[in-house]
Amino acid sequence: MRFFVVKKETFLFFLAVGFVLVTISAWFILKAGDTTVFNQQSSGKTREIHMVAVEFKTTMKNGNEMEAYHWFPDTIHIKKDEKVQLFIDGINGVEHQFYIEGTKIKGTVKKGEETLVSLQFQKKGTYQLICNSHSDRAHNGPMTANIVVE
Ligand SMILES: [Cu+2]
Repeated sequence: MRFFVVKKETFLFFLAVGFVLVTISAWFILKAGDTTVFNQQSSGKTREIHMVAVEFKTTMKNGNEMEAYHWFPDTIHIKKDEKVQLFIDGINGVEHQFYIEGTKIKGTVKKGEETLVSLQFQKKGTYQLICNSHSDRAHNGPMTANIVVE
């Protein structure tokens, strides 16, 4: 009798494990489906990408402050000829005067404001989004992001 009870528990255990495996598989299958749909949508239409200008700050043991400005995310991937609207929110820092290397695009991201940059690259390559206000370590930079055109 005791042996039977253990066997039943074992069966229930494998049933539970099986259920968990099926659930995980289903989740991965659905997730993969989402990615495919997203890729299909991005061709033809204008895609929105959101970026923020942020600051990392700390007070060191001697009381001095250390700060560094960054674009986040610091790398974006777009396709050749793809139309992209890049929205940049100014979270930290009064202003960030920027330009995109190899293009005529330039502008300013101001604290509390959203800057819209329209992008469409005809040539593959990596283009740097460079902030002139925070150009090097002495100016709490370098504040650069990579726009990778594939
Ligand atoms: Cu900056």
